[in-house]
Amino acid sequence: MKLFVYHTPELTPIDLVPECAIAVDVLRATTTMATVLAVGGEAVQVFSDLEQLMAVSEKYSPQKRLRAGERGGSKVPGFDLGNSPLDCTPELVKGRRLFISTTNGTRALQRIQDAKVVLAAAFVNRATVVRYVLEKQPETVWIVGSGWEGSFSLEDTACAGAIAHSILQQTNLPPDEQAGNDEVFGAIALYSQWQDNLLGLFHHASHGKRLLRLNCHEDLKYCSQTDILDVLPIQQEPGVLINQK
Ligand code: 3SL
Repeated sequence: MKLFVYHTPELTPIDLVPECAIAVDVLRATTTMATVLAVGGEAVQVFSDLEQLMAVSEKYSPQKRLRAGERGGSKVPGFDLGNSPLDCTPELVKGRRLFISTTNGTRALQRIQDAKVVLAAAFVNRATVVRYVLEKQPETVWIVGSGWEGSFSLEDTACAGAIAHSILQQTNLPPDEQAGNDEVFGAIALYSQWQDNLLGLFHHASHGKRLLRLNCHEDLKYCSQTDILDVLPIQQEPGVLINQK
């Protein structure tokens, strides 16, 4: 198995498709998706375009759907939810499909949607994603950070490092045999420095600061927890993720 880390969707190769691709948007899209599926959401369907989301979700009965829209960290007017994982309670979400469009996370998922296996990961479900990868042993694994509008983000690369670190630890192979690019080492170094203070890292991150200005401190705390959800968001058809039990 060869691991590759890409800091943003824009940095992923366009002429190749890996066997397994993992989208990461710790703050907050993939944390929210993992949470929705962990508490019994039927599926998560992602859109980059808000109008398309509205048109597709219209075909679902209002009792069976939830519409989540985020731009610039804030909820889009007219949507049921923004992108706070803390709003995704079992009472609200159970049995319903989340139709979601966010600034960067949904774009990252769309960028990798042609891979044979597509997963969504965050710190909250890191262990489950790693367990799946170790079981399936795909030949090539891409871990793709969402970044912010094309730029690097600390929290996504740290989470990519957490995933890569755990895979390397459990395979016991020399890191040079498993790492497909330099970014793997960079991501692991970042994670190793901050693993005991991820919330502190989020406070340095530009998107962490943006969310703090929007009073999302509790969201940051929640997103900084590692391995708390046993959930595997896996693509069932392009753009649709379910929890593989
Ligand atoms: O960029 C995204 O996809 C979002 O996760 C951003 S936010 O955390 O909802 O502001």
